[in-house]
Amino acid sequence: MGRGAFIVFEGLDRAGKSTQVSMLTDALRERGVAVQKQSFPDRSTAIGKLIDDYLTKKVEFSPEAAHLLFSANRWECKDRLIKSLEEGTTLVVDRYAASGAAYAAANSGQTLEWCSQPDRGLPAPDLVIFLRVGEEEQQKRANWGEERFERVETQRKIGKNFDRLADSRTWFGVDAQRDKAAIHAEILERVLKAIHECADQSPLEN
Ligand code: DGP
Ligand code: NA
Ligand code: NA
Repeated sequence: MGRGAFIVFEGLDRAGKSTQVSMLTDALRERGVAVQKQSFPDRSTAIGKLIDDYLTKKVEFSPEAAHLLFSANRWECKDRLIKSLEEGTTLVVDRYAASGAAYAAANSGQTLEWCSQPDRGLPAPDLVIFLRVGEEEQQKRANWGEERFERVETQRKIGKNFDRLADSRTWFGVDAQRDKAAIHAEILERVLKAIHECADQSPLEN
């Protein structure tokens, strides 16, 4: 049996990732694909609770310390993610290591290279779906500006970092300012192709 595909959604805040993650997961399930949804940060774990307090500004950490917590939150899920993929389950993940590097570099002033280091050794995504949304559209969306990184200047820096991280082999950019159904249709087509390719592959490459 082949392995599942590791699909990651990335983008700035309010790009519509969680909506598209849910639409994709439902559509795959309807097609009989074994699929699991995962969101990072995973705020339900002990480390995730600290991250939630940090994002909602209840506690302060130095940028580097915060970065290592976000990375630890991915590391604590590593074995479970790998097990699912090896069992043939496709993972649809809302943010992953690229968010880690892009946000931490904007927040700390450390280089992208430095910020990428803590996540090295985690399983690599097969496909990164990058949702593009403009500044104006982003700010119009619900609850904008409440959490720690939701400021225009910060988002601009993060956007530039994502552009530098984009890897043409695995990244698929999507215009996320169209209607939800059109965005979903484009993503679904690309993801079905990735699932098909991964079904012929085993085991996981790092
Ligand atoms: P989300 O729940 O996906 O909207 O993420 C919450 C916020 O945390 C969002 O502003 C993006 C940011 N974030 C996600 N992952 C990381 C990370 O690994 N490092 C840092 N510094 N920020 C992150
Ligand atoms: Na957010
Ligand atoms: Na997330």
